[in-house]
Amino acid sequence: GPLFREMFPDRRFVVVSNREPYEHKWSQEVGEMEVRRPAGGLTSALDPLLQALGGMWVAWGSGEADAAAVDSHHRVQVPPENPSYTLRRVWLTHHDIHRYYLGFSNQFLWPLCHLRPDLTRVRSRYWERYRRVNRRFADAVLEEVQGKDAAIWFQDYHLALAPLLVRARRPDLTLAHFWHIPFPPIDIFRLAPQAGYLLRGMLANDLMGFHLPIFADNFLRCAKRLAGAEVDWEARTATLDGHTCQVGAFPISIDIDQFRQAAQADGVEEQMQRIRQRYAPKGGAIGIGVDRMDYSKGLPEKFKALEFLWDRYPEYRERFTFIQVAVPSRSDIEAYDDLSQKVDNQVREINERFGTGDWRPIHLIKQSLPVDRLAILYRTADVCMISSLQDGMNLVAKEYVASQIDGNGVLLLSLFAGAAEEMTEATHINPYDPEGCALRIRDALTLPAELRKAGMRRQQEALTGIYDWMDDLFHAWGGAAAGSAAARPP
Ligand code: ADQ
Repeated sequence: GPLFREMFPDRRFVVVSNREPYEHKWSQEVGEMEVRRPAGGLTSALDPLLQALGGMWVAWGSGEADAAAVDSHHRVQVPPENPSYTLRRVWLTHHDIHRYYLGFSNQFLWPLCHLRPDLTRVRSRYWERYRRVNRRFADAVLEEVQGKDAAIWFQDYHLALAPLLVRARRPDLTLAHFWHIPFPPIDIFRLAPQAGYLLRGMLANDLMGFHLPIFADNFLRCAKRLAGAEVDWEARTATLDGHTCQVGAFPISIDIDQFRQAAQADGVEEQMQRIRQRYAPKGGAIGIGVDRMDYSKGLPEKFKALEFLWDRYPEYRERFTFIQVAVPSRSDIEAYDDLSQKVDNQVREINERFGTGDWRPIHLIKQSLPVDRLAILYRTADVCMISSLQDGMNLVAKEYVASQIDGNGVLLLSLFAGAAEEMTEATHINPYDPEGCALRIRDALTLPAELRKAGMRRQQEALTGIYDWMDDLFHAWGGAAAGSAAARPP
């Protein structure tokens, strides 16, 4: 189990993220607060940890409780049925959401880190608000840890500046940060007008974690060249203004048991049969894709590959059906809206071209599905296709492997998803090469059952879970914190 307590026996545990694990919404009809759990891999993975350790989670209160209720829900004990830790909200205004979240975070840092500088929008009001909101998160943290020892764990690219703002006032706290998306090469990161500020914010942590060594390398090179930090390549540390930040790679994973259990719950076999009847009425194989509707996921590239498959190998018409679950995401941003329309058109054209009276080649499900539905789809699918053009890790790859109870499936995994680094037994694909991808799909569909089973078995054995990820990270954090404490003048 997570060894946080072993590393930090006396420190209060504080997680800071943009997204909150519980949303309180005032229900007009019922006349009381309703509590929802927003879907999301990370919030559902960290929640059990907080429940076990106690402590606090600081996050944006996205539930928009009404004015009277807001105050009383500034700080709530969660989960409602078994209160075990405190959720502290940072309330964001319409402008905050627009400029800090949709603006600087998702129209600047996200495209930059996914190697799409062409999609960035540089606006001074975005940056100004990003700073202000990071300050509000830092202030909330500082208020909560007054007079206490604490270990603060920041999540993701929304909060690059908060660590320095906390460190400046409380050098005695230990801070770690996990960056869930790629960290780009210096040639890209230096396009950020505020590169130096962002890096200094991140370097204030004792530990800065990324999914892959290459992202950590990119960060260290940027820290040296753009922020003037002194880098020790052997120890993988960056030192600035007397403070040393340990940098490491911690490939994230999923709660394996959650998917395994959901994929073999009572009644799953019947549901699998219904899925086959509904989507593949002519029989044959089923492919699955599960992504947020995001340009980094390579959906148009995936559909192009499928088009080549049905064009070049007509024997797969009516014999291979693809289900793509694509949950709408950040749809207030133009690039996302454009993508969504492009995908709709592409799917319509493919379905018109190859579809027959009672068979549709691609089923596009633009919805968020609960974990147990996803697990059943994963178990049913003979092939899972991930075509990311850039992806920090990609949890779907791991969810598919965990849910493959019968072990018949083949994972086609983009070379450009972080997961490909660890999942060496998966079939790697290059989404920029649609004809090559079509061939790999055909290979997967013709692979003898014994080979498919043996391959999937090896992938399942190699899969590590989310708690191993936390252990590795806490272990490194404990070491980094001890180092910083020793270096600090008394
Ligand atoms: P994401 O870009 O969101 O995460 P990913 O890792 O694939 O990408 O995680 C998506 C999660 O959302 C999965 O758990 C998936 O099951 C779920 N999901 C997707 N579509 C869904 C739908 N229609 N209904 C329900 N659930 C759906 C970011 C980085 C990744 C990194 C993670 C974790 O971009 O590279 O792996 O953080 O660090």
